[in-house]
Amino acid sequence: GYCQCKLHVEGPTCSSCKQLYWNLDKENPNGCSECQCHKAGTVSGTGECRQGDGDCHCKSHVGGDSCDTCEDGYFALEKRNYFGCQGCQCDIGGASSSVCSGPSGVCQCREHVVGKACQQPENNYYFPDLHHMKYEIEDGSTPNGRDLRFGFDPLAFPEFSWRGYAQMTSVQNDVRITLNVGKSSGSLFRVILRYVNPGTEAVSGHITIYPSWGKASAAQSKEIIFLPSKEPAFVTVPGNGFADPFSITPGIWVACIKAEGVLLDYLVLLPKDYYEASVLQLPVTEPCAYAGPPQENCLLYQHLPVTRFPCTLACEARHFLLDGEPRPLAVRQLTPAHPVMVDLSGREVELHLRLRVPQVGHYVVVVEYSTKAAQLFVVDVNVKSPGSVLAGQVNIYSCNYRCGAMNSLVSPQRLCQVPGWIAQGKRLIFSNVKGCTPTFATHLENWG
Ligand SMILES: [Ca+2]
Repeated sequence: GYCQCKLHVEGPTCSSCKQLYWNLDKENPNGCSECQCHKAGTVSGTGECRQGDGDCHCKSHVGGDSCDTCEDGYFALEKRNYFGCQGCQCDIGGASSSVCSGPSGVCQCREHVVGKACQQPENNYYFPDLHHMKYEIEDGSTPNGRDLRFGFDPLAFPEFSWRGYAQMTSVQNDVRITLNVGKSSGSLFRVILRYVNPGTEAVSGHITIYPSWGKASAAQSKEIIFLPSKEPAFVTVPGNGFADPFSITPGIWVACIKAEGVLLDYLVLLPKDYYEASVLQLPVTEPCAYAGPPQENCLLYQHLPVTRFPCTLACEARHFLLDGEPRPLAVRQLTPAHPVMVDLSGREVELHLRLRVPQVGHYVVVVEYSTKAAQLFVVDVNVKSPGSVLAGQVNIYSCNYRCGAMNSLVSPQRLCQVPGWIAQGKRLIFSNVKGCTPTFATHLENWG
């Protein structure tokens, strides 16, 4: 005999909740409680939850108990978005965090930075470059306070900065440069020198930095190796990542450079924030698209392979119906990474496919498709066999994402609104397919 299940319960022995319900409880007059999931934020937009604990299945960039909020760094939860939310893409230098807010995703800018993504300086401000703490060597002096001898021949030093370059020779092998160090977030710096070494061998020099008010014991001294270069070149001191950088607090400092046989243009103090800039790592949030403007950095998503499950290719159909009339199938392959798909477009489109069901069981239908349309389409799916029809719907998200491998799914959808037991030899009918391209229907035993 058949058991008489409560309203929200199903199964031959009434032992499980219907889809969209959970928490089977004998005290509950309807048997199970409704899932509390925000449909726009759940996978496939179904609002389905886990039977045991009522947990909602959030889309990848969505969080919250009911999948109703974007994760930090994302904004604009939308039903039509396959990933739920868009990345904020706040400028890593201009924004104070990766978090944005509001319907257009406005980032929180640092002081004197403006723009939605914090990419422009405020009026009367500019973005400093890496060399903004720059000191011209020719403005320095000799140890006894005299002006330096400096050259300004663009043939000897192409594109020198400011007035020229100091000529470090046997009669001028020791220069002093005053470093006026302003307030800075840290006190560790590397020194960069722009130079020309016209000789054929590396030149060894020394740099000593000390505070103008301090004692000689506070001096920090390091070796500089100027490799031969007739073109302007840069040398960083200390050079390798393990040596201690210079420790320099705000105030007036003196840099003393000793070398012979090189031309020196300018000196740069490079803050630690710049050379150890983990902050400068760009957070990549956007999925790779196969259409639209070229992307510098994107995430290449790949779905789990489903080819071990029985599948039916859309191109196995002989024709499709447009406004009830049979039309020949047109097949397309969007990119070499995509499978061959059937191109279905029109207002009222139907595609009939025959499912090869190996055995009676509980199945879900997964559809692979691709569409460039920016809106969400809902496709009716009917699974028919003599005497019964199972009806459901599948959300077709705007999906122009690029996938990595052959056979990987562009965007498979769980079709959990087609519930129940599917017998062998059923037919799957897609109808009302508007402007999208379902490729094949896969029914999966024990899926998810
Ligand atoms: Ca210069």
